[in-house]
Amino acid sequence: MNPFIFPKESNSLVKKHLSQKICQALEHLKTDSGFTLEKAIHSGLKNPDSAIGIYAGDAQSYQTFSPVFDPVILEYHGGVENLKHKSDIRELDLPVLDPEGKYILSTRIRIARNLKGFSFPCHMTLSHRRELEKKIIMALSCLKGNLKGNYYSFEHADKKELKQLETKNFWFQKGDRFQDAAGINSDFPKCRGVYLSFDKQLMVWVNEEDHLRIISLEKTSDLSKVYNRLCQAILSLNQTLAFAWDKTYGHLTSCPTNIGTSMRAGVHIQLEKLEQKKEILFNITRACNLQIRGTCGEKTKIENAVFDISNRQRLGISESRIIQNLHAGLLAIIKAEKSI
Ligand code: DAR
Repeated sequence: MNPFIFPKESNSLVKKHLSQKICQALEHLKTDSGFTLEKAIHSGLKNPDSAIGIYAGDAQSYQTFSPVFDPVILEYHGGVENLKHKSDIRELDLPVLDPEGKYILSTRIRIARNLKGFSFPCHMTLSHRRELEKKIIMALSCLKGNLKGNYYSFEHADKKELKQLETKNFWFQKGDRFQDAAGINSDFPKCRGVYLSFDKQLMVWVNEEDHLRIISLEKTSDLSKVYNRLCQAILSLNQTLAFAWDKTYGHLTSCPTNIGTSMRAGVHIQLEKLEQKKEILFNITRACNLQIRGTCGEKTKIENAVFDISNRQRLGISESRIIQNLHAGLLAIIKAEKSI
């Protein structure tokens, strides 16, 4: 008898791949930090509309519970058998996509990182979070040049300052119900905060869904410039921080959808004509392996014909290849918009 009963209406990948046999093999196992299968799938048990339904509590989760993580990863990321993920973070010099700013409103590239040797956000004590935050703040203080900025602790910063960050969307809210059920929100807002460069084009979220979300953003279509800023930030942080890495799965993250590069690179692009001919847009994004989200991100609607278009593949592809593919795909989309 499977001790974990998923909601009957659930279609999550974890429900699909956690057979009774695998459940019996895994249910009594724990990682060195004490993370269990039950904790890993708690979000999927509680949220029938989970697409994935499982989170990792530490790097070891991906080995200890591999009988369920592996098929979920294989199905979600597709075609990555016999994988050895390779990272390639090097600066690029691509033509500006939309120099007149007729279509692209903004460009945003983020990567996630978790520190080696620490449990992941869904499985951290308050003292672990505090130790981690201190370590990250130290590393952020070493950022130089145009990356220099300030850290704003949600717990201690001036409330007026935090309000300003919120109005300008330079912050993050408490995680959604999926993250809440996983334990990612425990002790919120303690040990959470945002680093913001003085030019407001580099943001680092601390202790959100992962230990770090490093985000480069600007209201232009200069994909190379946004990507190169991110490269500089990652390479600088790499001088002082060691990240959880696996030779097969690359960078390890709380959610298995983000492993590999953990990169989501995208633009907000206004496509008034293609909005009326969505089939054309869908064909291009499918062919270029791009993903369309709503104007305000995951699971939101399209407003004023503004689409959030980003890379689909995160695993089995390098960071630089993602950027080059995105650039080519967006050129094709702008060409199609102009031709209608
Ligand atoms: N909502 C969870 C996770 C989906 C992927 N998105 C992330 N990781 N933000 C689900 O299982 O649907």
